[in-house]
Amino acid sequence: MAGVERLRKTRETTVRVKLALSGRPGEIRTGVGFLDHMLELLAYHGGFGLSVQAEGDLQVDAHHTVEDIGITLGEALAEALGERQGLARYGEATIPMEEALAQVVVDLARRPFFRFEGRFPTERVGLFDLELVPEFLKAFAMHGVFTLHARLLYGENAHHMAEAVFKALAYALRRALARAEEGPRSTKGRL
Ligand SMILES: [Mn+2]
Repeated sequence: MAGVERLRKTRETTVRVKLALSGRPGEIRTGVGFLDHMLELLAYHGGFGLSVQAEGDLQVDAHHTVEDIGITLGEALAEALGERQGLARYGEATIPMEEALAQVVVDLARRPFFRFEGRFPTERVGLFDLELVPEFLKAFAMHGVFTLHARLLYGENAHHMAEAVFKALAYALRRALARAEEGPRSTKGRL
């Protein structure tokens, strides 16, 4: 599987990402258990070859680590997308996880934008701060250079709600990455 590899080192974190747009999930070890779970779902349902290793300043909290993984994964995606020719471009998915429902819509043209709507019913799942879910998605979209809208439509269990968001992201991306019938889907003639 052809893929791209990104290494990002700062004083706060070291993040290594390997990404293939189509492949099998690899090893994901970020030091943040809940994020590992979400990234495994993203890779599995998106059909991505993804491995992530991170060492971050978790003694502070998970913020830097989660954000820097979003940045590095975004950079890897942007590189893997290359010229973005011949992609379906738009992708949408509305995915349930039991009582929870989330919708994600993406546009892979080079328009970095992020919007998150909805609220989790709790601040945390286990040790994981749920405000880091939109932080991760924002970093991913800005550095992946694409438009990402994510909505929590409803739900009662925050774990289910987060899971629905990451699965919806996986299917939305998978659909946007499908080959377009002919050429780039833009009247500009390029994405
Ligand atoms: Mn779960």
